[in-house]
Amino acid sequence: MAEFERIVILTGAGISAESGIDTFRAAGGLWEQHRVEDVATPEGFARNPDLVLGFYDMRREALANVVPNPAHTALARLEREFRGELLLVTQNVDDLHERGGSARVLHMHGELKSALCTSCETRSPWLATMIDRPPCPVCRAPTLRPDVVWFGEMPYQMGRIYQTLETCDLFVSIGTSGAVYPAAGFVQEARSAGAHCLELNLEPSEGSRFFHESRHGPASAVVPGWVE
Ligand code: BV8
Repeated sequence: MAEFERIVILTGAGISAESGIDTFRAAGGLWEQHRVEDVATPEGFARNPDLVLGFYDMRREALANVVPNPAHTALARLEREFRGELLLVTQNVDDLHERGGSARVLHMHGELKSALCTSCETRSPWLATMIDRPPCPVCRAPTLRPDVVWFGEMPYQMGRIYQTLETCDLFVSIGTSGAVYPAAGFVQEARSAGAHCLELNLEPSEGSRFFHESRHGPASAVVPGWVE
């Protein structure tokens, strides 16, 4: 790692799979039980808010039953020991990176443990359920929604992410299928900026051809092996 000075790491559902959180596209994954259009779009929320609030309440409650795996703790160790600049961007809305010891995590798709008020547009930490329409802690209106980025919505902090991709010298993608944009396009941004691009995934992803190097296997083995 000493040969690099500015690292960007992108993680996806695959890094949390061994902690027991379903990935989106594996057989029986999250989307298999629900159509994306029904639970992860603004239109789906407008059509059936109870279905969507219940879907996210269930996923938020499930956080209590899972723990970080060695991939999460290896990235936290890297954050502590790496002397250069490190940006960890996750597509995941779980809190396993933080519970694994990472202090600086950029949740580009939001977080299960955060609520967004559609009236005053403030985001606030959230652990309770939303199905019973609790009041916004700021404006008191009963208009909270999950603070997650749905399809058709702009992911968070894209300017900061692109700026960092343009200057990084190592881009590492961990546990993502490369199926969803703009995250799936980050490797091409990094590659055109001259970064070395490494993919750590269970199997080749849809973007594998853009990486200089791929290591395949479960994240809890491949990520600590790379961080060492
Ligand atoms: C936007 C939050 C514009 C919610 C999520 C046509 C072409 C290109 C793009 C589009 C298109 N049509 C529409 C679009 C845009 C769309 C998109 O990309 N659609 C796809 C389906 C084609 N994107 C959007 O809408 C994005 N917004 O474009 O905005 C805009 C512009 C201006 C103004 C306003 C708006 C927003 C997308 C974000 C959606 N939200 N999540 C929630 O979590 O409920 S997406 C969700 O799926 C995840 O967050 C993640 O980002 C994404 C992909 O999932 P992965 O993390 O990759 O998981 P997956 O199951 O797919 O893969 C797991 C991988 O892990 C696999 O490769 C597997 O092999 C591996 N694995 C499994 N086990 C292990 C493992 N690896 C290691 N170890 C293991 N043990």
